[in-house]
Amino acid sequence: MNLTSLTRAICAIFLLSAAPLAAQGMMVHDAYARSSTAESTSGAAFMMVMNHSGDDDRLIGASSDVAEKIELHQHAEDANGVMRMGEIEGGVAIASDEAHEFKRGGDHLMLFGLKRPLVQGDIIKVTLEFEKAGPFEIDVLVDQDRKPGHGTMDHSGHDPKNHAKHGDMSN
Ligand SMILES: [Cu+2]
Repeated sequence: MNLTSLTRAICAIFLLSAAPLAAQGMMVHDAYARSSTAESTSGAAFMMVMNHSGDDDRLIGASSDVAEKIELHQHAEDANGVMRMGEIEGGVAIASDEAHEFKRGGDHLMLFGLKRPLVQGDIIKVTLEFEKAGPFEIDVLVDQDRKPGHGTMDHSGHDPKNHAKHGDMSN
C-alpha cells in the first residue's frame, strides 16, 4: 500500500464514521429559539437548513420533548393586507444544494403547548423530519438576543414585551 492509497483508506474511514452525524447530508446552522415567559404556552425557533444530500427533499415536520407539537409556519399577507401566520401546507421543499432560512418575520418553527418555559441559555432538542433523509435531531439554543445578520448587535427598539407577542398571537 503506497502513501496515496493509505491516505484514501483513512479518508474513507473518516467519511464513513462522519456519515451518521450529517443525517444524510442535511445541515443546520444558527438554530435558536426565543425565550418564553412563564405564562406563555408557545414559542418559535429559527435556523438555516441546508440540503447537501444530493437529492431534493422536503421538511415535513418537527417535534421536541419540550412542546406538545411543532408546526412549520409562514407569515403571509391576507386579503386585507394584514400579516398573519399559519401552517405551511405540505411542508417546506428544499431542493438539492439549496438552503431554506427560518427567520423572524418569515418561516419559522412554532412550538405549541410548551411543557416548560424556554430559558435563556438553555439548549433544547428538536427533531426535524425530512421526507427522504428521515429524522434529524438538532440542538436549539434559547437565545433572546440573537438578531438576523450574524452577530450584529443592535439593541435599538429592544423591548422585552414585544418578544412575547409572537407566541401570544397564535393562541
Ligand atoms: Cu407561528
